[in-house]
Amino acid sequence: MMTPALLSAALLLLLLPGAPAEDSNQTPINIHVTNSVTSAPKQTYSTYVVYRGILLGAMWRLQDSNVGFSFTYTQDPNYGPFLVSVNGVSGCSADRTYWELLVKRTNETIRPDVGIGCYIPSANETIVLNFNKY
Ligand code: B12
Repeated sequence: MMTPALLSAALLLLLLPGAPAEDSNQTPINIHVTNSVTSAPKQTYSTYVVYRGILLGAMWRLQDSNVGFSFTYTQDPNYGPFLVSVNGVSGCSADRTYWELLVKRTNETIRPDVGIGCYIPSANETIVLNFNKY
């Protein structure tokens, strides 16, 4: 049998904030939009993926939240969604421009070997959508 003191302590623990991020099913990420071709100023956004959710889901969420982020993509039959435009700027094969996907972590920046439909961000990563040339 629990004493009243133990019972109140247990109840207090249940009500305390600070549950781990996994429990709230939201993994926070930042999205930076940069341009290596024109050097336009960087735009920064915050959003989240659900547990093990894909980057594309976070991008839809951001677009739907009307914070000035928009994007389009085409569907490749082999590799899935190919990011074509961000905030009205489109890649163009004649100019050899495209949207590159980079991921900034604490000590490194990587270039994932999958696209926006397959990449699963980790907590507090910064996703960089960088307009670039190939
Ligand atoms: C050339 C190339 C590119 C060029 C394509 C433009 C062009 N007009 O040539 C550019 C530089 C734009 C490119 C970009 C990227 N690429 Co690429 N690319 C290739 C490469 C070397 C050859 C593709 C090709 O020409 N095939 C021959 C033609 C005849 O077939 P195709 O079906 O018409 O080819 C098209 C698709 O491959 C498509 N494409 C190219 N890359 C990607 C990536 C994704 C995610 C999608 C959906 C489509 C796609 O563009 C090609 C031309 O239209 C392949 C590797 C290989 N050896 O196959 C990687 C490859 C397809 N790319 C890959 C990746 C990861 C990317 C990027 C996500 C890299 C990044 N982190 O930014 C980006 C795409 C970002 C975005 N905007 O969504 C991966 C895809 C793996 C996967 N399962 O998702 C591959 C397999 C290389 C690898 N790392 O293993 N790529």
